[in-house]
Amino acid sequence: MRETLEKIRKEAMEALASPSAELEELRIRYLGKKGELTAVLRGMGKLSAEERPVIGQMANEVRAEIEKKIDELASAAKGKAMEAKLAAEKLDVTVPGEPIRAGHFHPLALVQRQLEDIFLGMGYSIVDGPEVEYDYYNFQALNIPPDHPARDTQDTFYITDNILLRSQTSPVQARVMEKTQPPIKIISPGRVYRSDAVDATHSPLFHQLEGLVIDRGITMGDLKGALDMFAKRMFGEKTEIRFRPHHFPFTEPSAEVDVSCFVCGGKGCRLCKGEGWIEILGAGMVHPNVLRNCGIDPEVYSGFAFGLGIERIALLKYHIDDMRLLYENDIRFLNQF
Ligand code: 2U9
Repeated sequence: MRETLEKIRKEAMEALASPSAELEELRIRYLGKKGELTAVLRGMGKLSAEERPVIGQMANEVRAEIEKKIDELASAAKGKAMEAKLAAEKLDVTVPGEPIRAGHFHPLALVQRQLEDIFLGMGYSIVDGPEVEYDYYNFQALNIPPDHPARDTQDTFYITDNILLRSQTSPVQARVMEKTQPPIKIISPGRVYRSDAVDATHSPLFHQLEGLVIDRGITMGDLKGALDMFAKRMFGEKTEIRFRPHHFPFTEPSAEVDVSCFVCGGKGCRLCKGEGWIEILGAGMVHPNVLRNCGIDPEVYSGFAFGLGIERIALLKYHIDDMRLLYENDIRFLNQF
C-alpha cells in the first residue's frame, strides 16, 4: 500500500508539473470520490491495527501535497487570466476626448425667444392655439368680410369649406376673448400659412407674433407706449417709432409702424434703403365689431392689437438677405448663430 501511495504521489506530481488536462479533471482523478487515493483509503479496513495509522497518515500527507499543488496552480492560472483581462481592457486616460457637438437654437427660435422675453417682461402672457383652424376664428370673428382677398383659395390653404390652415395667429386671441373677460394682455407667437410662392421674402409657412391688450380705457396712447418700449428693448434704447395710417379689417384706426434704423440711427443706409426707417409692425385699436363678435362689450372695453413677422425681424437683425436660408437647415448657415 505504501508503494501504491508513493506511485499515486509521483504520478500526480508529474501530471501537475506540466498539466495537459484541466486542473479540475486532475483534482477529480486523484482526489475525487472515485479517485485513486480514495480507493486506497477504502482498502485500509484490511490493514493491521499497527499499519492503519501509519498508512492513514501517509495517505493524508499525499492528499495534502496534491491539494496544495493543485491550489497553487489554480491561483497562478487565475492571476494570469486577470493579467490578460487587464491587458485587453487597457484604457489610456490621457488620450484627448472627442469634443461633444452641442446643438443650439435656430435663428428663428432665438428671435422668437427674445420677443417673448421682452413681452413677458412687460406683463404679457403667452398663448397657443390650433394651426388647423375654423374659417370663423381666422376670418369671420375678425371682421374680415366674405369678399376679402385674404379669403380667396389663392391666398389661404383650405382643408374643407370652413376649415383652413390659419393665415395669422389672430384666431388664438379671438378664442381667448371668447372665453375670458378683460383685462386681457397676451401675445400669440406661432406658425401661420399663406398660399405664397417661395422667394427671398415669401414662404407658404412663416411665423408671426401678435399681441392683444383689452381693458377699460385703453387708448392709442397705450399702444404707442407699448410699442415704443418694445422697439427700444428689441433694437436699442435710441430707437424711435413712427406710425403711418393703414387699413386692417380687425383694427380701427390702423397703422403700419416703423422703427428708426438701428444700423444708421436714421441717417439712411443700405439696410433701411436710405429711408432712415424700417417697417416692422402692423397695429391698431381693436375694431368694435371684433370685440362684439367675441363677447366683449365695446361700450365698456377697448383695446389695441399688433402683429409682426418673426422672419422679417430675424432677417433684419442678422442681416440675412434671403428668407429661404432660414428653412434650408444648411449647417454652414446655422453654425453662424
Ligand atoms: C384680434 C384683433 C386684432 C393683429 C394685428 C397686424 C395688425 C399686422 C401683420 C404684420 C406682418 C401680419 O406677419 S404679418 O404679415 N400683422 O399688421 N396684426 S393688428 O390684430 C388683431 C389680432 C387679434 C382679436
